[in-house]
Amino acid sequence: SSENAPGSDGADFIVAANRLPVDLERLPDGTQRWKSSPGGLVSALAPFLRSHSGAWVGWPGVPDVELDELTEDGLRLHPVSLTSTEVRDYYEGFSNGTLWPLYHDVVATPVFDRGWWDTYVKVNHRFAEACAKVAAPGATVWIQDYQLQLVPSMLRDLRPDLRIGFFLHIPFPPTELFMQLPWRAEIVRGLLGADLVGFHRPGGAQNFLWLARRLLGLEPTRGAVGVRTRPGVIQLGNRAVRVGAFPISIDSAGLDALARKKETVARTQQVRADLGNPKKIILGVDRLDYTKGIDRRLYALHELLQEGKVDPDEVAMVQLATPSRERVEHYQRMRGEIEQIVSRINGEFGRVGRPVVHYLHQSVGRAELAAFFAAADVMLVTPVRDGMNLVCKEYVACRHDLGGALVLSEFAGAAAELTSSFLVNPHDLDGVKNAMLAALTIDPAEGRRRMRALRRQVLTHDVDRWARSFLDALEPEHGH
Ligand code: ADQ
Repeated sequence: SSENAPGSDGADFIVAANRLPVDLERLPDGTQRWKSSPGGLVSALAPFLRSHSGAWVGWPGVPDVELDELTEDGLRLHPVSLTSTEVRDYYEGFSNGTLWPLYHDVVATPVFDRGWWDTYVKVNHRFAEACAKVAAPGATVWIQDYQLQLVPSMLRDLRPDLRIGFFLHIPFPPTELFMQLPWRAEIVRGLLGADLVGFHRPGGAQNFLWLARRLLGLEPTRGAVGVRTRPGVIQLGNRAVRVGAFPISIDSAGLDALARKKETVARTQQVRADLGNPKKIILGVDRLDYTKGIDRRLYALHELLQEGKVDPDEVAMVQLATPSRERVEHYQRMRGEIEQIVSRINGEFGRVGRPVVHYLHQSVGRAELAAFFAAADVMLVTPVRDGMNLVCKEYVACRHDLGGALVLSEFAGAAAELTSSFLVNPHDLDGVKNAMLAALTIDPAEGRRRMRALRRQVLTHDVDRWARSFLDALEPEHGH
């Protein structure tokens, strides 16, 4: 339609994500301002965006505001407006109350609400229309994550000239679990509007290929999907949809450099001193989410203290937890549970001025985070399910000294790459305890050997390589 005809100043490369890379902030006096929320995705894609007259389509994080397009740091931003009801039903509801638990192995029970679904469809349509309006003829549009799974096909209907990629940042679940979703065929059809559908792990791609056969009667290729290579292919008329695995990563070199800075090194020593210079520091860093297994590691620590295997005078644990999805009920309950275990541990094993667990329900800055990583003798990353998990990679990037030991859940996507960590099944509490003890008492030479292997992986596979490998695979010449 003429309404969706691209303007002459259309963008050649567009990223669409639930959130813009900046947040609108409402100040107490009623005025508004933009606050940048620098994430891995923005820094990874910024070079592409700038060199390709790029644009970003997303929600500014505040409901009930109509905003014009703006340019920030040479990046064109196109705000998509959501009403408070839409935030409740599309974002908190269908995205975080249905899809998030369903895709994370139903560790919480997903809610299947028809009204939420209707709003998800409506909001996805609004995103598709925004992309259609912004894109120059033949442009590339890269759609991000589970909130926008219908956008690929909606956008293709509006603008068949576009090159469309989709990447899922969370796990794609086992087919038996995905089949519970009342709108399972709609989601698969939505994703098939893309030219390339990307997952972190080959297993997710494989699950998706199976569903395309089972739910839509299509004939995908049957070969095993590789990492960054050998995508599966689904032929849809004269269009080929590729389905591949592209494990995301971090700005490894940037973080390595930040950890080496004089100020960071000084802050690392200060952190140790603030904690009373314990013999060993244990660290956890997560968004406060029930998938992250924060309770698992606290239960394990509690038992080790009770059994006298960990001495509260020698060990301090820091748990940094970013507030997250605070209006979703399950998150409120989980926060209460975690805070209860923390107080129980401190009540039983702390002394005045010397708690065992230092728990911050706060977000900390990059430099501060790097100092904590550098100070931690043992890093605990114990999700019950995680698409990738960037925290473990960030820890490794901060350990140029080859110190520290990583305890990592088998159920994080990163486990396939970080095989020199102490891999654990977070449901097996004895296994977690044994891994914690092994990491606390590791022979320094063995620790350095492991950390060197981990660093080789993380420093050679950074977020730039992730973005390049996805966008290369999205190029038309790979399509036929
Ligand atoms: P998340 O579930 O948010 O991401 P993760 O990959 O660990 O999980 O990224 C969290 C980010 O937040 C990290 O960069 C971390 O440093 C930062 N962070 C966490 N707690 C913090 C705190 N207290 N202060 C400051 N920063 C903090 C989703 C998927 C993951 C996938 C990513 C990227 O769930 O599996 O790895 O997307 O695809």
